[in-house]
Amino acid sequence: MAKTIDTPRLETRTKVERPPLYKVILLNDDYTPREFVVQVLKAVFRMNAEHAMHVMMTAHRRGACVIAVYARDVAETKAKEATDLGKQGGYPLFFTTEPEQ
Ligand code: TYC
Repeated sequence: MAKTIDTPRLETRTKVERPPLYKVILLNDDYTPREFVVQVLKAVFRMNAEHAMHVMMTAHRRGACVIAVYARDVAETKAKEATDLGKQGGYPLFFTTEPEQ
């Protein structure tokens, strides 16, 4: 019988960690027109008119509404972009982020 030499094998397990997700939250205010909020949600968060209206009305009634979750840099960039659009329009529209859980 032919001699076989066993090669020791090292098992390598790569740990794949998912990046923590961040919520983007829309805050209500008394000044930004509803239609303007809807336009910003459609432009920045790619929502259709119906979804944008629903999210806007939820923030309007409850004070805030979670819009979506993204990796941290995406969430922060989108929140800033949307807040800046409000600022450019002269409105106090505000989007913030917080870690999920
Ligand atoms: N409350 C505003 C108004 O009555 C509309 C609005 C809704 C503003 C949601 C911000 O996140 C918001 N004109």
